[in-house]
Order: sequence, then C-alpha cells, then structure tokens
Amino acid sequence: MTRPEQLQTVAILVPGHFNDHAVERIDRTFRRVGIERADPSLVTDEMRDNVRAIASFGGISAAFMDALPKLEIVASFGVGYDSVDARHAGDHGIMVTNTPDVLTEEVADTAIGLLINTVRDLPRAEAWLRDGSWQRKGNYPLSRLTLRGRSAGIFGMGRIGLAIARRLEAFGLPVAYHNRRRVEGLSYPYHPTLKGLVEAVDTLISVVPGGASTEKAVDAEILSALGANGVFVNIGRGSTVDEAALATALAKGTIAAAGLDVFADEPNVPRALLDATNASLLPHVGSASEHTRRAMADLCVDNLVSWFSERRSITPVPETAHVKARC
Ligand code: A2R
Repeated sequence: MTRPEQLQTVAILVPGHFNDHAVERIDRTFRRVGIERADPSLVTDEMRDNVRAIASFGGISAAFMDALPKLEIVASFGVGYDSVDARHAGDHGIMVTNTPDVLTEEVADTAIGLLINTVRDLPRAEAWLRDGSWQRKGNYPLSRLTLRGRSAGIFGMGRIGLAIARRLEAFGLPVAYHNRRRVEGLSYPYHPTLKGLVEAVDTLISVVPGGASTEKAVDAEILSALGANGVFVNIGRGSTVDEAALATALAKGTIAAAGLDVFADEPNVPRALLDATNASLLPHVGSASEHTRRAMADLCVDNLVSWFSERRSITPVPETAHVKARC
C-alpha cells in the first residue's frame, strides 16, 4: 500500500493535451510527466525507469505499453476505450480503467438533440434567421420529416442506450433494440440481428462501442433495410459505420437523413458527408459539457488515486478486471 504522502513520487505519463481539471489534480497528487504523443519512439530512459501509469484521452497501443516496463495502469478518459489495447494490457498484468456512468445522461441528451436537429432541420432554420433570410424570404420551409409516428431502434442497449430509450419513450416513440444478448428484465422488443431491428423500425440510433465486432456494422445492406423514410443517428463510434455507403445512401435517398456526432477518422469528415444536405453533423460533443467532462476527469484521476493508495481500481474495463496490483 502506498501512503498518500508517497503518491507525489508516482510518475504519471500524460500524452498530448489533456483535460485541464485532470491535469490540475494529477499535479496536486502525483508527479506528472509529459510526452507529445503516445509514441514508443518518444519514450526516454527516465520514462522507462519511472512511469507507472498513463492518463490518456486517446489511443494507447501495445507497443507503447511495452516501452514502459514499470507500467501498472492506463486510466483512459471516456467510456469508449477501443483505441486502448485492453486485451494486451490484460495479458500483461496492466490495469485499464474508463469513465462509465458519469457521462451517460449527457450523451443521451446529445443523442436526442441530434435526432431532433436531423429530423426537424433546426440548425438550418437557425442559420435562416441569422443570415436575414427570415426577413428577406419569409418563413423557413416546413421540415420534410417529423418525430411523430416514428419508431426507434437502439443498436447497443447498454447504459447510454437505455438512457436514450427512456427519453424516446417520454417522446411517445416505441423502442426496440439489438445487442448480442437480450437484456434480462427489459420489456423493449429484442432483435437478435441488426438487420431484423432495422426492418422493424424507421429510426436507428447507434451507441455501440468501437472495435472488431462492430466495425462497419452499419453498411449498405443495413441502410437499405432501414428504408427511404429512415433516419440514422450515430452517437457511439464512427468506426461502426461504412461512411462511404452512408454518403451514397444519403445522396440517393436510400435513407432520408442522418445525424452524426462521431466519425471514423476524427477530426477529418469525408467531403461527401459534409456535402450531404440531409445530414446533421456535430464535432464529437456527446459528453462535452464542462460539468460532465469534470466528472469524467475526477473519475479518471480517482482510479489512479485508488490504484496507488488502495491497490484497486474503481472502474476497470472487463478485459482487465482480473488484474491485481503488484505489491
Ligand atoms: O452485445 P452486448 O450484449 O454485450 O451489449 C452491448 C452492446 N454491444 C453490441 N451489440 C451488438 N453487437 C455488438 N458487436 C456489440 N458490442 C457491444 O453495446 C451493450 O449493451 C452496449 C454497450 O453498452 P455499455 O457497455 O453499457 O456502454 P455505454 O456506457 O452505453 O457506452 C457505449 C458506447 C461507448 O463504448 C462509446 O463508444 C460511446 O458509447 O460513447
């Protein structure tokens, strides 16, 4: 067990720019070591000899972990940790933590906002007011789409998916879902395949994690099954969508509209999506309020404090739940 006064000697590596509140807390509690990015070629001898933890926003590869022989824990900022090689960490006795729950309601709020923006065209209506079109040309055209009469399918009925479903219910929309496994005790209709779900609904909301099992799961076939009145909203990970197929589906009217907060190669958004007038686009702001990012920062740093003072983490990811602290 490391007594609190000894935490000041524990070296925490922080690649690139990090959340200000998290940096403040790390500086107050530990010894922060900066590195431009999580690149093994930038690891110095001093880092090799001393770094016991990483606090990170972005990806941490197996090679980067291997370059730090004293590494015990990677505290990842965010609930999605597909860019951290958690399996490699688990195999090498390294703990990985994420920041679930504290962002659930915020991301669900954003999903609903994005859905309404997409269906009712609100960002363009505001631009119409701001650029003087209201005065010059009159009322903004009626929206082609509405939430009324829609039925929603949640792809990924986990913590955030459920919070979105509860909101949709309050809006009067029937909800169904697809996961790999049925959620016990949940009364929403379950579809064992994504194809079956999109055949049953006209509004698909994706909130699954990234990674091999969801890579380009929303492809041309799924979009075609969603249909010409279909609306697709993605608040999970860009990698889960075939973006080229989505751009084609939007251009050809295979689906009616899409709302996207996440992209495969952020911050680069494909030109075909930028050009799609039936797409509403956000720069990955799902959890991005000061309130929620502070709560995420606190949980990220609390995991480090708990690991080095109590020798256990608070929110381990499943791949490393078995990892025990080296005493
Ligand atoms: O498949 P299950 O039964 O493990 O359910 C999880 C589901 N899911 C999938 N569904 C279908 N096919 C897959 N290959 C697949 N992989 C995972 O996604 C579970 O119901 C849901 C994820 O829920 P949670 O683990 O509670 O995550 P949370 O906090 O809702 O966040 C979801 C994602 C993050 O990973 C970030 O990418 C994004 O939202 O912020």
